Amino acid sequence: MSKILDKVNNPGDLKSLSFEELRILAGEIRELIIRTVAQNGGHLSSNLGIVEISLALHYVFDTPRDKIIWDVGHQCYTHKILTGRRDKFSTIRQYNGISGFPRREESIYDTFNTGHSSTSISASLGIACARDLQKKDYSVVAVIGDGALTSGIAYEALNNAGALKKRLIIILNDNEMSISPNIGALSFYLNRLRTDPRYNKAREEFKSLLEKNPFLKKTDISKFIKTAEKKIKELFIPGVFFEELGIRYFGPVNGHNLEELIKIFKRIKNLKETSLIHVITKKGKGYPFSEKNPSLYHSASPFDYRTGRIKEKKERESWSNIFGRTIIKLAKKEKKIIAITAAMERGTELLKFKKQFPERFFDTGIAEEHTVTFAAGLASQGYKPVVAIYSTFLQRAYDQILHDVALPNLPVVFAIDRAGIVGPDGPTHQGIFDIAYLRHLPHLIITAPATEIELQNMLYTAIKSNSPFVIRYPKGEVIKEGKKSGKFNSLKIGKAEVIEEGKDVAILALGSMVKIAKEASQELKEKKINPTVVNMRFVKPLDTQLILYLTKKITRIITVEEGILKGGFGSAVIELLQDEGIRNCQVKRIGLPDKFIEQGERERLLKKYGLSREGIIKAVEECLKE
Ligand SMILES: Cc1ncc(C[n+]2csc(CCOP(=O)(O)OP(=O)(O)O)c2C)c(N)n1
Repeated sequence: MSKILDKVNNPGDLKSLSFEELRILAGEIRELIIRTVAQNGGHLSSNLGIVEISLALHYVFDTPRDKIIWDVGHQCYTHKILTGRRDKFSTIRQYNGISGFPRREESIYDTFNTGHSSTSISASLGIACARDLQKKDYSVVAVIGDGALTSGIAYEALNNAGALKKRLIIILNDNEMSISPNIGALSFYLNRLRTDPRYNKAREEFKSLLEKNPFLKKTDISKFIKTAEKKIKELFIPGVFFEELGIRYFGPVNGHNLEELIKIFKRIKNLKETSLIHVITKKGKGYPFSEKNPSLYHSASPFDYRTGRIKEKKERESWSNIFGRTIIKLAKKEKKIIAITAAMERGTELLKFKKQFPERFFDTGIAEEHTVTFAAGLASQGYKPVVAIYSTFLQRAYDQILHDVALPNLPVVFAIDRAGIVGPDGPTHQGIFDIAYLRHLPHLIITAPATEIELQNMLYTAIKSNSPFVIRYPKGEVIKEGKKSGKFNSLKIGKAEVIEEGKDVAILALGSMVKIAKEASQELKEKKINPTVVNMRFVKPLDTQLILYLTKKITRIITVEEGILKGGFGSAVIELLQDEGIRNCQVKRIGLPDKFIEQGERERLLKKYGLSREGIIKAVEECLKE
């Protein structure tokens, strides 16, 4: 039982607590977070690092009147626990449970929905402008990590904020980490601010010197300090980056010292300008395993509380594992291959590539737009960049794919990971839109492998193709089927593979759905229904020849894809039949409906939306009845 936490039902309950009680409360919250994430999985390290900041914010500010906007939102667990969701906390990230991210629909304390990085300053600035237009006077606080600050959007927002000069507070939660150690020039700069004792020492010495002067009044001292502080900063901190943008810089502050945090938050609460407080925290704080390896526990699967051991069965290989291994194999022979990640080296399985080919590996930061154009630049000079990126995050770079890759027809390979249902992270992270947002772009080749071997051959084909090339594969365990020859084989662009031939119905399956289509076919045959089963392999170019041939003998087609139906692969089949004037063929599409898909375990959601053996059988039977 948590003695203090049990009595905290909303942020108002914090106000009467002493510093000592707040410190004990921080420990109780950490314990609850660790035990819950050990059970459900979740963003452990970021949440353990931000307990004191969250407590101090809710202690000083008057939420929900004052607004806190969390960046990415993966660090909102303490916030949720303090804002009336302690009792539901055990359901976090589960089907029908509370979200692992801020959700307006969940609580009035959640000011702005997030999941994708680096939006907090933009959103806060918008909220601050709305407040002023409405002549209200609440505080607006954006909480952004140093990783999130590697994205262009954050700079666009700082640029705008510096000009608008709104009353806005930005808390920079600097733990020197994105998911992995943070990268980029700004992270060097923050490091200098963090570690250069000269600046802080000089400021303190200067202050005490002035205070000792009997001829100066207190107001003169503060005036002096203000001017001198600026001079000292200019002397010791190259660039004075934030201040030059018109944003007042405070810090660095120890992010685990509640007294220090509360003092500074109280001080800046009523400032009439935009201020940034640089807070230093330790990612994974308070749990030895996550302190030692914060990346591993950034987004952790369930683990053993006592030993920290991740419970996921290690022997299961994922699609990402196969991608990571294959690109190394190919890069040994093809020296022009460059691997690129946008701050996801671990998730995309590029850590080994980085070790083996450090000069041919780039982590561009949480900067998907930049990443794609950066790859296009490399491709324009004869390199073969492979951008490994999650489907959901690639959404950001639509224009760069169109304008900088597809239009000039540059050979950038996109290894789109987590394409499909991802599960517990919910609607912000489901990778279900990529087919729909890419299929209409000329020049792109778009594929989805059905097996481990096919993924390897597709990557090989993509590197050789000299075209913009997209390979999409889902989260989770790879499908191991077929005999390994140990050699790479080129796939014929735009050619599907007929797996089974039957006369009653044609099941056109894509990528991860091919396996279940085959399973469904077995069961259908037992019911005396004989399907043709096709591994489509390519969404674009579509194997139009095969589909048109099939329509000559089969009048019912089922398409199956792990993606949104509107504008997806099944839509491409319908467009083809419509364009070719084929009227005697009925098409039934299986895929995701026109809505944002909720959180829940991947298998459960796939089943719910009919992306399963049973789903296909049901669709076939319905189709044959009609
Ligand atoms: C657009 C986008 N790209 C990638 C991610 C994946 N991602 C989630 S958190 C994170 C790192 C965030 O680092 P930071 O902002 O420093 O927060 P911390 O977890 O260290 O507290 C990344 C890359 C994302 N959420 N959004």
